[in-house]
Amino acid sequence: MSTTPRPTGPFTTTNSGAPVASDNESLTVGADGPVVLHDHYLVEKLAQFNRERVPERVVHAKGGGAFGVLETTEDVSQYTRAALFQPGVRTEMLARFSTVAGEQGSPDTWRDPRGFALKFYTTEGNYDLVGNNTPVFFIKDGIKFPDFIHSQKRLPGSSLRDNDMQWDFWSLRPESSHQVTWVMGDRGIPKTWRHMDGFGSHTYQWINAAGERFWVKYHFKTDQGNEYLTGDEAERLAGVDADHHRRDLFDAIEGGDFPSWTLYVQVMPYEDAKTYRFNPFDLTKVWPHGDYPLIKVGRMTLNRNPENFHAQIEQASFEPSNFVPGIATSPDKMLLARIFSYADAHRYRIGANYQDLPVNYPKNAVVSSYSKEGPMRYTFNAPDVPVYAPNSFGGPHADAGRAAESAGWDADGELVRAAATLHPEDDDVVQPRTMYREVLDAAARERLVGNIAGHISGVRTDDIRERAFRYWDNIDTELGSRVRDAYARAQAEQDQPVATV
Ligand code: HDE
Repeated sequence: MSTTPRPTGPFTTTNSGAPVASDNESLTVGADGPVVLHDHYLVEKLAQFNRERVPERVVHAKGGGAFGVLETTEDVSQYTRAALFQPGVRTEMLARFSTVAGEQGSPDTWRDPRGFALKFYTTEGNYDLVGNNTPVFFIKDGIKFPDFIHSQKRLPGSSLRDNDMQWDFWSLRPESSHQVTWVMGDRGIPKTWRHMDGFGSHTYQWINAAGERFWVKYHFKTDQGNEYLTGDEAERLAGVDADHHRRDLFDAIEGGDFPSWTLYVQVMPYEDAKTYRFNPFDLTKVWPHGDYPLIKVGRMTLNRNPENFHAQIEQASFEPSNFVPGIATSPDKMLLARIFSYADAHRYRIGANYQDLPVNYPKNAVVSSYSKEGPMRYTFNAPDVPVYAPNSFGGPHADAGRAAESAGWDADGELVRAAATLHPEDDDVVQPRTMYREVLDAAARERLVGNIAGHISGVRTDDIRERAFRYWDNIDTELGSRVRDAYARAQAEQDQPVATV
């Protein structure tokens, strides 16, 4: 331990802490002479600058987030033994909100689902719930995800976004109908991240202390009220301030206006899944609240901004594989594919030891893992802890009763590649049809029609456009004909000769 007092005062140093001679001049032979190679501070600054970026997220690249707390205010212990969901427990957390298809720097106000990623630093390890602001998704099998995202992003030749690709994919995969109806509606452009709901979207499993299993769906209802932007408002904001949502959240928290969401779950008894009228593990479906009502759990409040966006938000790693005891996965094919993909993305994007970063470290739990070494390793076991199991030196040993994966479900049958079985009332359009006819009010239906027609106006290819119209006919014939009429009116207005003065 050094005994000399550390010099204080804000003087510039190298990354190794040594004071530097100048912030402005390179080291040269005479004032006008050549720069010398041993000016390691010049080299360090330029080399560090070249390495400031980590690869952006391949989806959900543009976002923002904040820290906060989840408080479990109700008693749901009959359904789960998870520590964070026991009555009265308060758990530190991190939330990150995002768009899906836009790259870093793209406008926050583009029409898109919004990511609603949550990391809870629980005493039993980090629990991550990585959802969206919609309760469903475009596809039901993870093998389609790269194709789906490719169709939402950029053409291979021009690298331009393309409505033909989007409607070609959607109209060829009608399971997308429910989510596309959500996204073309008001939820497709939330007024701010504070004014949108969040969903776990998938069906998860909760296990109580007696080992009884339940299927659950998470709902985070915004306490700020759901509000949205019209397409015109969003377009204007996209030009005026691409960071509109990021700025809103940061400024609200900075000003002490802490946004909160009330957490509810829907709980389905384990046995119901086999006979329920919809496939309960199909991510394109919701469970009507009349079947399984919302049960209140607690409240999540965001009350602390990141101090450093890159270190705490850009490098934050959310993964659906982070379960804690009392919570487990379900047969949802999409969830099972995501359980591989996210940690893989982090190992690529951030590095093998990404969980050592403070923002990703399970700071309220004790890590007793046999993982070791690798690049940028920051944490390590005490020297007397063995590096292998089993061992006879008191190293950590697995405890199946304590682990999260003590759950499971009954499964049998031949290995096949087949679409999931449909249940009695199950098809791709019954739920978006119900949404259009029974959930949306007249004004919301009007906005939906205008948004769809506006988006289809960007389709160049006639047969894709016709398929897009039929896509809406299938959902609801009245909706389909209103979309055609709105499209025709928009085209007629476009073809009007521009009045010259
Ligand atoms: Fe993602 N998703 N996803 N996704 N996703 C990623 O992980 C993936 C899906 C969601 O703020 C990636 O760290 C697959 C559904 C959010 O950091 C990647 C499939 C839902 C975020 C990935 C899906 C989501 C991501 C990219 C189909 C809502 C941002 C970078 C099986 C329930 C999290 C990364 C954050 C990010 C994979 C579908 C939400 C590539 C394979 C469904 C909120 O790993």
